Amino acid sequence: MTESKRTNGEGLPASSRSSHPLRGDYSHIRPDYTIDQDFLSYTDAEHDRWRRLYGRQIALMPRYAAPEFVESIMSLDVASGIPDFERINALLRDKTGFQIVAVPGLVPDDVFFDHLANRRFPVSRWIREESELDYLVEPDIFHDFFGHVPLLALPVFADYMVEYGKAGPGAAAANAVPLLSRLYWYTIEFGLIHSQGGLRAYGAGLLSSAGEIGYAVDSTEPNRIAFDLERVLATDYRIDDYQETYFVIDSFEQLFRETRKPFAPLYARLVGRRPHPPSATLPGDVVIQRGDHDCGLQRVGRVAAD
Ligand code: HBI
Ligand code: FE
Repeated sequence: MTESKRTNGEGLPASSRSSHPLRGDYSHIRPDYTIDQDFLSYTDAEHDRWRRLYGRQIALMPRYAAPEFVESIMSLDVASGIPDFERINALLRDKTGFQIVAVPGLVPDDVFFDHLANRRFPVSRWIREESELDYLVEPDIFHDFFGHVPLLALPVFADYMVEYGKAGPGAAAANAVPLLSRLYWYTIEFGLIHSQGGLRAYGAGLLSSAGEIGYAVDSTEPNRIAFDLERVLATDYRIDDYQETYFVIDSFEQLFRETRKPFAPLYARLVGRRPHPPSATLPGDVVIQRGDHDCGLQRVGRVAAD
């Protein structure tokens, strides 16, 4: 463990952190919260920071990332500096029709859903500071691009993102946005998949994190449970530490299929009920690995004292 604290910093949704002001510049946003990427205004120091972040992370990918991700990130050719969204959009257009749009940072839930439903993924324009290489409280371009964009080139995953966005208004009408956000969290941000070579990460919060990706795939501490839609919608998540539970899919096709079911009956059952704690394993679970629960405050305390 190289980090002094194992704070989770990757890809936290707006709904979970209203307590601090957003750092992006929202003064020039369009009505859909997009801005120009203004590619030419990135500094050499910022491109250099991207290269170092990229180099550290790409070295972990063959061991820990889903092979579909590895293949796609290589084809995007983004090792040498911050990517130009125009060039990337030309590549994505041919593969899945997805487009990326620059935003100052987190956008409101309804705006976010609308972008996804229309095959657009919002990518934060700014890159983290030198002092934040290991820990971030809001998604920056490294998390948003490195973590999220490669799988947008995979048709079944792109379709899943669109369906997720389309589910937004229904969730809002049912007061169930927090439940739908759990699905995003446990799949798009922190999902694991059974691949040819074993368990692999496909969630962006893992793919862009130097510390959590190995923990999620290899550690005996967290629970790993077979993906179940209702179980995920009913389960709280942690935003301040590595996850205590990861949900594992067998394939992206399974994920897509399982989330095509109507959500309204699930919302009707779950809204207003107390969620399962992030550390729980439950009677109906298909447990792939029961964590030894050596995590949380106790562990952080021990690391800090090391
Ligand atoms: N905005 N830019 C950005 N990126 C996100 O991942 C994001 C967001 N707004 C809301 C949000 N995520 C989540 O609350 C979604 O689950 C709705
Ligand atoms: Fe994210």
